[in-house]
Amino acid sequence: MSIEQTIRKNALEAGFDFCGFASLEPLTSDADRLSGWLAAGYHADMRWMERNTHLRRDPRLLVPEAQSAVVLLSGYYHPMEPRGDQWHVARYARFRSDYHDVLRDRLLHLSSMIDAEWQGAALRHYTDTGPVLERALAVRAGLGWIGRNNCLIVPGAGSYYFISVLFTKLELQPDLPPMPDHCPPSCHRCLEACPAGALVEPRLLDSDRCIAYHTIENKGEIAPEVAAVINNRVFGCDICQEVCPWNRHPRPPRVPVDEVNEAAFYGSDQWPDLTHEQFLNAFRKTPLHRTGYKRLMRNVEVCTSFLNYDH
Ligand code: B12
Ligand code: SF4
Ligand code: SF4
Repeated sequence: MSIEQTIRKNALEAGFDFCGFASLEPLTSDADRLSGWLAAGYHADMRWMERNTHLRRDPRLLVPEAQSAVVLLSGYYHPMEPRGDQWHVARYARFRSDYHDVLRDRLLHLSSMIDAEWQGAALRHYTDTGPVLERALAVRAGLGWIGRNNCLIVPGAGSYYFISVLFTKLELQPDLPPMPDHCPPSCHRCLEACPAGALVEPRLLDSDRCIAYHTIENKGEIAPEVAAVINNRVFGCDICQEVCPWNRHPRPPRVPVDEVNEAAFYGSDQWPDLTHEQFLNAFRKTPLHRTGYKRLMRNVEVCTSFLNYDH
């Protein structure tokens, strides 16, 4: 078995769904795209995105000893959907645990398997936790392509996947061919479906118009244009993925993130009256905890006004 085959086998054993390998030359065209995105102000108030762009461009400056990246995907699709009056919490956040914790455990498990075979070869790892262009590395590893909705899409499996990156001293050979863009030429469903017009062009997202940005990251007030279309999206947004034909038959992950959190399916009877204590009990270990009670209740208020207004 080649080194790559052994690592892929270990990755599946650790609970990941897909595994690919990327070389670490600077991500020049992706970083140029990122610079353009920042220059246009499309990161809204996420000022932290302005820092360390040189590390995003050149991963070897971030992890100097690294020779390659192992890029890993973990599915988060679950068939349970909000029904009737239940509000919408983004799919990735409907579990009892925070994916950062679950995937860190998987990454530590994989690192220890790699180190057992090649001592000291596993270096640092990230899942949404550092200055790494994760989507761009996933494309380089041949795992999928970037859809017009800006998400990494895996052929035959869709886009409901987290991306993790493990840097290693090993020189791994990319063994998946580059994935061509499989968005049908005439398909613009994601751009047309985005209620706030946040996808200003294919693969170009203006965070200031995005419901996901406003309900998860924004520390200030929700922009009126977004409040006007928020509906019952109390945390995050999946619309531009839900309409994508590649997500018509999503695959459940091999190992789920965790059990479903029933509180992620609360409706108008529960959200407006949620106390701080109930919030902590229901969401302490989930991605909603990072956004915090105060900002979540800001979202609840905006959704409540939207739902009470006769559109
Ligand atoms: C900032 C951020 C956000 C911001 C901005 C999103 C954005 N589109 O940039 C906000 C808060 C809005 C957000 C929302 C969401 N996010 Co987010 N987010 C990030 C974060 C931290 C950085 C992304 C970034 O660098 N943005 C700047 C832009 C310029 O870069 P980019 O989106 O990575 O795009 C690159 C590639 O697409 C590529 N590219 C673009 N066009 C083209 C064209 C071609 C031909 C090629 C080859 C490449 C290419 O170049 C870009 C620059 O390198 C990443 C984690 C990470 N460290 O990467 C997660 C991440 C992108 N988010 C993720 C998720 C799950 C979401 C949501 C689905 C959550 C939700 N349900 O509410 C939404 C999806 C919104 C959307 N349609 O993109 C996942 C995406 C997984 C996937 N399958 O793509 C990531 C990777 C986290 C993770 N580790 O799993 N997010
Ligand atoms: S996450 Fe929602 S608001 Fe943001 S671009 Fe996609 S559809 Fe539009
Ligand atoms: S909805 Fe169509 S254009 Fe948008 S990402 Fe999916 S296939 Fe591509």
